[in-house]
Amino acid sequence: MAASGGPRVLAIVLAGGEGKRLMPLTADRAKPAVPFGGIYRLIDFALSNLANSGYLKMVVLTQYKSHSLDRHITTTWRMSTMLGNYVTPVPAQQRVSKQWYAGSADAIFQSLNLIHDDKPDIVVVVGADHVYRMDFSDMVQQHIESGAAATVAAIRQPIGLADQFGVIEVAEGQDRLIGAFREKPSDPVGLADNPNEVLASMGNYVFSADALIDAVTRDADDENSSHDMGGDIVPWFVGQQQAYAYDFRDNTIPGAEDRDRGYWRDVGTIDSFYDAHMDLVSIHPIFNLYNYDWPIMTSYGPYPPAKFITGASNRRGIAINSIVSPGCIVSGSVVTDSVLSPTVKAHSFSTVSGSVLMSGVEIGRSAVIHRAILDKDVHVPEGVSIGVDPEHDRERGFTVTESGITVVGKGITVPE
Ligand code: ADQ
Repeated sequence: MAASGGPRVLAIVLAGGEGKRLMPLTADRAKPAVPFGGIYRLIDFALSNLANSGYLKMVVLTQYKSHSLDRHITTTWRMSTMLGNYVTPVPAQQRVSKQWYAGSADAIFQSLNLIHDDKPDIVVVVGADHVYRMDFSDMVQQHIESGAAATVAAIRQPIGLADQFGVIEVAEGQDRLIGAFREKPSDPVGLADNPNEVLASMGNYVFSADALIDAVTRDADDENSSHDMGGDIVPWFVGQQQAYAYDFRDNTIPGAEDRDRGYWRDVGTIDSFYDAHMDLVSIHPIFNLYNYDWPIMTSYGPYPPAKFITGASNRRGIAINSIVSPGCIVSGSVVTDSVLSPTVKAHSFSTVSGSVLMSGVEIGRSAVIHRAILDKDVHVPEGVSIGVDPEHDRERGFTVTESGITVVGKGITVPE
C-alpha cells in the first residue's frame, strides 16, 4: 500500500483499444469491457490491482465502442463506497484537435490536462486487458530508488509469442537498465539463460510525471511517430538510457499461493481468452479468484443465487469443475469444466463441457455445447450442437479458432 507522505500517484488506465483479435466478442464493446470469469469485465483486474495497491485516483481513457465500458465503470467503480468519485472514465474529447486518439501515447497527450490538474509526482500507466494480480506500489518503489524516468513491468514469455509483445533487452552488465526495446519483433533473440524465452513488456509503466509530459508532448510533434506507448514512448526513454525493467517475479501479493504467484495472461486472442477461463475452472485453479486478501472487485445485477434442479425424467442438473454465477438455473443439464455468467439457463438432457457461456445464454433441451464461447443472450434451441463439428460451425457463420474453439456472437439465435 502507498505509504502516507509517499509520492503523489495518478493512475492512467488505457482502455481505448479495439481488440480486433477478440472478434466477435469485441464487435459491440471495447476489449476492456469484454466479460471474463463469469461476473467480471477485463478492466476489473487492472482497476482492482490499482485500488489494492493503494492508488485510488484513476482515470480511464476510453474511445472505441465505449458505451458498455462507461456503464460498467460508472455502476461498478464510481458508485463504489470505497472509491467514491476517484475512478473517472474519460472519453476522447478532441480537446487538442479534431482527431480521435491516434494511439495510446496520443490518448495521454490529449488528456494531459488531467495530469496538470492533479499534479502527481508519479504516473502509473496500465493496460486494461490482462488477467493478473500485481502490487504496483512495489514497482513504484523500485522506480523511485533507481532514479529512472520510466520503468517497464517485465515478464518472461515463450519466444514464439515475441511478435505479440514489446521485447526488452537488458543492457550488458546491468541488472535492470533497458538497453534495447523492440515492439513486436519478428526476429527475437532469446534470453542468455534460456534461448526459448524473451523478456516481454506487460504494457504497465511507471513514469516520473514531468518526464511523461515531456515525452508525449515531444511525440505529438513527431510526424513519423505512430504515437504508441510501446512503439514510440518506451523506445524513446530507452534511447535516453532512462528506462528500467521491473521484474514481475519480484512482485508479491498478500494471500498468493505458489500456483498463482506470477500469473499473468494477455487475453488478446480468443484462444488465450479461452485458456484463461480454463485456468479458473481447473480443480486447483492456477489463478485463484478466492484470494480475499487481494480481491478482484466488480458488480453485477440484482440476481438470486444459482439453482440446480431435477429436470424432465428426473434428470439431475449438475455442474462439476465449473464456475456458476448468480441467477443461473441448471435444470436436468450436465455442466462440466465451464464458466457460466449470470442468468444462464440450461435445460434437461443438455450437456455443456469446456465452455464459456455469457449472461443470458439459454441452452435448450438435449443441446450439446462443447469447447465453445457463447456471447451474451445467445439462444440455442432444442437438440442443436455447437463445438462438435467445426465445419458445420463455420458454415453457420460462427468463428472457429485454430485450436478448435467455436465462438457464437452476441444475441444470436442459433438456427434449429
Ligand atoms: P498491445 O496490447 O498490442 O501491446 P495496444 O493495442 O496499444 O498495445 O493496447 C495497449 C493498451 O492501450 C490496451 O489496454 C488498449 O485498450 C489501450 N489502447 C490502445 N489504443 C488506445 C487508444 N487509442 N486510446 C486509449 N487506449 C488505447 C501493448 C504494448 C506491448 C506490450 C503488450 C502487453 O505496446 O509492448 O508487450 O501491451 O500485452
